[in-house]
Amino acid sequence: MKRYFNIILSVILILAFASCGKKKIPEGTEKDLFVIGFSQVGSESDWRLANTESMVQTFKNENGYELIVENAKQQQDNQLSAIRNFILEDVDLIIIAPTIEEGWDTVLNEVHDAGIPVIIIDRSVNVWNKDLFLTNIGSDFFEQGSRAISWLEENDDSSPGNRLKILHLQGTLGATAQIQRTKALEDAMKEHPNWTMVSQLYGDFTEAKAYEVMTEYLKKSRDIDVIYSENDNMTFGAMRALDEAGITYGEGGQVKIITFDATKKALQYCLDGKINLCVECNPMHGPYVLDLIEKYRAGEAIPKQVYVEESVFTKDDLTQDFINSRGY
Ligand code: GZL
Repeated sequence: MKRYFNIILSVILILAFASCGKKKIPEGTEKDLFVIGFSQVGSESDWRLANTESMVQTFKNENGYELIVENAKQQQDNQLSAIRNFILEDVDLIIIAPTIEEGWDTVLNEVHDAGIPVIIIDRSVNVWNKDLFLTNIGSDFFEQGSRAISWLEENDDSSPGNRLKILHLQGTLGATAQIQRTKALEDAMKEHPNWTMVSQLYGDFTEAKAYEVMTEYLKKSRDIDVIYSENDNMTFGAMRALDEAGITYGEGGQVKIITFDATKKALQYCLDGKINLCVECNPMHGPYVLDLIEKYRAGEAIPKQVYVEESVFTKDDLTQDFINSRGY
């Protein structure tokens, strides 16, 4: 009798364990919806909010999809646990916007073993086996940096014999956007002996952190000609610190400002002469991802890397109507 009791208890425990970690797919999800688990970096910037909105507006129930969005608050560990939950939920596909490039091999092998396809958006992952994901949709971040450098070369008004003093505001260290935008600047520094990097400050792609590090830096030195800021929200923080220090910037100011993302707020500052160059980073990934998923589901081949369309803007490229018409 005792033996049967132990067997029944074991079965109950196994069933309890299997169900306790298993997050259920949202109640009411129709059976024929294609369920996508989306692990998003966080909500650190205007760009990120626009990226999430693009995905939510694309993968709606009326389009035949159920999108489960998990916000990782810029922590890779949160992404790893969200992805493991998606495996337990047995979703139809997983989309990852990776915080940083490293640390994905183990969890992507677990997803692969579970037979769930993966799409990487925005930044990239650095894994041994590229077959662990279907495709990477995002930006050519080095090209973005190169566009910024080209503009700076054309607008370097440092007098002969004088140095161009550049302050570099870096985004999340290890994120593809940071790695490649930084590489473009650091490669250019080697080609321009009169360019000097006065400092590299870590702003983590957030306004608050950039304001903090910029405020501290300006207590030590005010001798800056250019700020190369790896996203708009860090730029906004730096502008606040410059205002408080009484340092002018933008058109006719002491400091030229180069910023990445080209969100509406940054474009408005550019039109108003407060920012010199906006390098666009297009967050509207939804339609691109939908097209590739539909091709995948139809059994069509899809490219391993897809770059979204992007541009650069100076004041002369902008009108108020154009800015008002922008989706982000
Ligand atoms: C770029 C994206 C970056 C943005 C930042 O594709 O990864 O992360 O430039 C965001 O605004 O935080």
